[in-house]
Amino acid sequence: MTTVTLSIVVVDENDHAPEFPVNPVVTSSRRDVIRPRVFPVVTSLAENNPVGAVVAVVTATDRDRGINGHLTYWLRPAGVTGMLSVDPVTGTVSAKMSFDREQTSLVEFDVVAVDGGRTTRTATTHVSVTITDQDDEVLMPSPAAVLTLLPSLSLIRYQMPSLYTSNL
Ligand SMILES: [Ca+2]
Ligand SMILES: [Ca+2]
Ligand SMILES: [Ca+2]
Repeated sequence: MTTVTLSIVVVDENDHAPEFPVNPVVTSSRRDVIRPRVFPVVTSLAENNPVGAVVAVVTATDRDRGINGHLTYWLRPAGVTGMLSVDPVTGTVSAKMSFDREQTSLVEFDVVAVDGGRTTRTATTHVSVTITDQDDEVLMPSPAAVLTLLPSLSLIRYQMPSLYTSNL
């Protein structure tokens, strides 16, 4: 009788996509369609922030082991990377500039998580950052206030010569 020993190596396939936290309360206009929705990340940042200020930490999970579950993060669209950056390992989104709410009041973008599988799988979540106001503007009179001031200003100017004349 011959004994054959077989070694079976179970190779982990990249069969799971990364997952961002999903909304447990499913909202759908059609009752029969029940699909979990990825939570949009809603956050805020006060204007005049220091460069490097942390805006959000956005992380996903992946049920695969090893490289198949190893996630890397990036931002989309590419245009947003002029304003913000994401740490590819931790998912920490930080500001690359000091925001001015009078110029930019809302920044919206996606964070994409991609795993390290040979055929990569991805997940996306939406982030919206409201830039909140600080009292950093010089007080200017409103156009209406300037209009009401004008008559009195011209009155002073035209009264001046007559004052001088009467003193002569
Ligand atoms: Ca995976
Ligand atoms: Ca400002
Ligand atoms: Ca302001």
